[in-house]
Amino acid sequence: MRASSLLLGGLLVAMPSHGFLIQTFESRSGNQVQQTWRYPDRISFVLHAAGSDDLSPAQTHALIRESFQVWSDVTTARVEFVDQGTTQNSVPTQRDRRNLIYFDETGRYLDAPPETGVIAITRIQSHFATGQITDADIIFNGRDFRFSAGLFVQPGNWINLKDVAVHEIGHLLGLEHTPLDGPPHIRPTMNPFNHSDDPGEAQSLEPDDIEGISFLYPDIVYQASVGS
Ligand SMILES: [Ca+2]
Ligand SMILES: [Ca+2]
Ligand SMILES: [Zn+2]
Repeated sequence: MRASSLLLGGLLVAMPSHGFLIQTFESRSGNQVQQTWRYPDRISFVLHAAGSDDLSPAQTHALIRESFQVWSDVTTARVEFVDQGTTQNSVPTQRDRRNLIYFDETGRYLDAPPETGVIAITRIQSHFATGQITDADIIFNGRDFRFSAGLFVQPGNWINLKDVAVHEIGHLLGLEHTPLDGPPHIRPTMNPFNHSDDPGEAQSLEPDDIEGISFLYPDIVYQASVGS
């Protein structure tokens, strides 16, 4: 079943069946190393208590939790998160082994000059030889952007929070931008975020995203049921 659908895809459209890319780096020995979580079924995250100053803390936290769940809902991937609640004092750092979700309203931690268009950054720390991820913080640019819960288009620099959060959590998991493109409603979430799409277009995963995460963290049961 699997082989024939791949073959059909190749014959009919003559393009790769997937476009997803995984995050890699070159180790000191010159090898390409893939960034992954050693225990993808217990990746923890902690929410900065203040949330976004454009939303209530409760609204912010609910949207972030929903965004994590979009990825853990993928049945073919072994990805589960451990919700560590909120923190008042933690700030983004690669050294605390806490995966913090933070809204930077002043630009102090973003390390990006104003108006650069960066909506959010996911900073990943991984072991230099194994690629095993030890810390991943997501920092939203609350200085230059305003985050909303709504699905209606608002003038100015408003961004639907869940659209960006689902994309950034894809980076946190080890996925890079996919080159696969298409109309907004079917474009992979791991395509570079497109500011002009309607709010809500990037909240769901597309086949390429699901294939990517299932490749990185295959679910053993699923693997056994489809063979290889
Ligand atoms: Ca951290
Ligand atoms: Ca803000
Ligand atoms: Zn991105």
